[in-house]
Amino acid sequence: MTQPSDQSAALDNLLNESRAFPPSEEFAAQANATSALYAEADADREAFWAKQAERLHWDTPWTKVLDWDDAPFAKWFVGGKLNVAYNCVDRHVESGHGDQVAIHWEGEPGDRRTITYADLKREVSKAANALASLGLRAGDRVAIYMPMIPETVFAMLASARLGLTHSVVFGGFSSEALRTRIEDAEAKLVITVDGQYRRGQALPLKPAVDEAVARTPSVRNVLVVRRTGTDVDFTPDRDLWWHELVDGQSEEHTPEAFDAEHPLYILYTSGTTGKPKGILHTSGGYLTQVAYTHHNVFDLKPDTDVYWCAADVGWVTGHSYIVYGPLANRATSVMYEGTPNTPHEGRWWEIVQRYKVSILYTAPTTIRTFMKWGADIPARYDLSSLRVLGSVGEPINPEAWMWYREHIGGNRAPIVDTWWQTETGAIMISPLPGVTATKPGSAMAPLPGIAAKVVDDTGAEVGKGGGGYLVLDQPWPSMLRGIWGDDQRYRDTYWSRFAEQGYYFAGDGAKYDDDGAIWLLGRVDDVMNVSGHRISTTEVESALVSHPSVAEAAVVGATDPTTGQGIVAFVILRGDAKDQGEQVIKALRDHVSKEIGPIAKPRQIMVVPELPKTRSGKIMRRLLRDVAENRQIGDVTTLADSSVMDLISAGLKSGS
Ligand code: 6R9
Repeated sequence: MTQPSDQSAALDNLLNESRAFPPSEEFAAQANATSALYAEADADREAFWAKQAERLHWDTPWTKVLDWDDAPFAKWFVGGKLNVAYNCVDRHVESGHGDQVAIHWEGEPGDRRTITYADLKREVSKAANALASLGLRAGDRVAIYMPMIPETVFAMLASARLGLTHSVVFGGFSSEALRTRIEDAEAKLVITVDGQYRRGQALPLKPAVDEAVARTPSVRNVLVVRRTGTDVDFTPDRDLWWHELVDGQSEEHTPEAFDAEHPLYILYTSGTTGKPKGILHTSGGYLTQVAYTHHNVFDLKPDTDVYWCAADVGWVTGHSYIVYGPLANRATSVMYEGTPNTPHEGRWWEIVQRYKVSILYTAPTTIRTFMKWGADIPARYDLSSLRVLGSVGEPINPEAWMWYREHIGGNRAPIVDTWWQTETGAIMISPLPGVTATKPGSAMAPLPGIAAKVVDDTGAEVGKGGGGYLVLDQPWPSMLRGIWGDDQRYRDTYWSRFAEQGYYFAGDGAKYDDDGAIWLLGRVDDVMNVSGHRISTTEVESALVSHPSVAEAAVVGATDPTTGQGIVAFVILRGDAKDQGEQVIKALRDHVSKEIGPIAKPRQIMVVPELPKTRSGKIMRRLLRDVAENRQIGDVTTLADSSVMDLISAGLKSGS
C-alpha cells in the first residue's frame, strides 16, 4: 500500500490553496439546500433519511428506517415496497408532466431525439412486456452492453420495472471483460447493439457479444438494438432484434411493487486483485439517496433546469446521475452519444448552447482536455445558461477548478466537487451550492446525513491539518449491500481494515485543512484512476503476462496532466522477444486493449531486466512510480536486492 504521506507530499501545493468562493446572495436566496439540513440530520439521522424517502412513492410504507443488526449488511426502509421505474417514469405522467422532456438525446453523427415522460412510459412499458415475454422473472440478471442511446435507459428501466437485476457493462470494454461479468452474474439475457459510433466511425459491437456468449451457457437470448445498420451475424432462436420484439408490444404495463431491499443492479468495478467486484445495489435506499443528493447538490429545479451529466451510463455516475437520480426528480436531461471532439472541439459547448443546459456534471480529466484545447473554443458559444457545475471521478486540481469556473461557469456558477464511489451509490462528500463557501480542489464536507472521517493507521481521527485514510463511520441508504456472490470479499475489502471501530474503508487518502475541510488525495491501494475510470494494476499486469513475449510485468499509475493517472508498465521480456524492439511494445499495448479494453492500454511500456521486489516477493510499485514520474528513487532498504533499481535506471537511460 502507498502511504497517504507519499501523496500528500505530491499535493502539498494543493493544500496551500487558500482561495475561497462564498455563494452569491442571489444563488443562496433560491437554493434548494439550506444550512439547516446539517443540523436537522445531526439531530436525528434516521428521521432525516425517513423524511428524504418521502421523495418517493411507496406502495407499502416501511416499518423501520434502518436494520444494522447484521452489519456490515444493511437493510434500509424495512418492509417498504416500491417500484423504481414507476418512481422514475409513471408518477410524473400521472402528475400531469407527460409532455415534459425527459431526455434531449443527441447522437454522435448529429441525429436527435426528444423523449418526453409520456414517451418514456410507453417505451419502458413496451420493453418490460418484451422482456417478460422472454420468460424473465424478478431476480433474473440481464447484462446491458450498450452505448449512450435512449434504448440503454429504456432497457435499464424495463429491468427495474420487472424486478430484474441489470448489470451494465461499459461499451468500451472487451469481449473478455463482458464474458467474465456475464459469467459471474449468470445473466440470462444480453441487450446490445449492432454497432456504436465512436470518433466519427461506426464500430461493430455485436461480434464481441457473440464471442462472449459462445462461452456463457447462462445466456438464453441476445436482444440487439439497430444503431449503426452494420451487418451482424444472427444465431437463430437465440438472437432477436429489439425493433421486432419490442415495437409491437402493448404500451400498457402494470408495475409490481418490490421490497425496498430487492436487488436493482450489479455494477462491476476493479479491486486490488485481477477479478472485478460485482457491487450490489438495492432499491429503496438507493433511490432515496440518489434523489436527495441530485436535488440538493445540483440544486435541480425540475420545471426550468436542463441538466447534463456527461458521463457514460456504463459507470456508476451514469447509473445514479443520468438515469435514477434525475428521472426520480423529474429532470429534463441532455444525453450525448459521442466524444467531445467529434466532429469539432466545440461540440459540447454547441450542445450547452442549443439546449440551454443549466447544470453540467463532468470529470476533471475532461476539463483538463478542454484546457489543453484552449479557452477560445468555449468562448465562441453562449454558455450563459449554466448555473451549477459539477466534478466527479478523481481529485480536481485547483488549476482545472479555476479554469472550469472562469471559462465554463463565467465566474458565476458554483462548482460542486463530489466525492463518492461505485460502492457508495450516491454522492457522499460535496459542497452544497448556495450554502458552502468552496475552495478550489476540495470536496469540502460530508453531506447532511453522511458521516465521514479522516483517520490515522490506528483508526483515530486526525486533527485539523492532519492526513490519513478516509472512512465512513455510519451506514448510509445507498451503500452497497455486498459483492455479488462473495460476502467474505465484501467484509475483507471494506470492513476489515478498521474492524474494531466498524468503519467502512474507502481506499482513499485524505486530509483536513486548517479549517477542517476535506481534501481527497487519491487511492491508497493498487487501483489506478485513468480519466476517472478505475483500473487495477493487477488487472493490467495479468493481461500483460498472458502474452507469450512477457515473463513478468509490473504496472503503476503515474501522474498524467490530462488523464489524472496514466498507465506505465514495466515488463521483463522472454528470450526471443528481447530483440523485437518497438514491434513487441506495440503488440503488448494492443494485447492489453483486447483483453481489458482500450482505456487500459498502457501509456508507456518500459522493458527492464528485473523488477524491484520485497523479500516476501511483493513488487514495490512505489519505486517504479518514482521512475515513471522521473523522480529521485526513494527508500530501497526493503528490497530483496537493492541493486535492481540501479539496473533499471541504467537500462532506461541507455534506451534499451
Ligand atoms: C463516482 C466514481 C471511485 C474513486 C474514489 C476516488 C475517486 C471519485 C472523486 C474522487 C477525489 C472526487 N474519486 N470522485 N477523488 N475527488 N470528487 O468515480 O466512482 O468509479 O467507483 O471511483 O474515484 O478515488 O475512491 P468509481
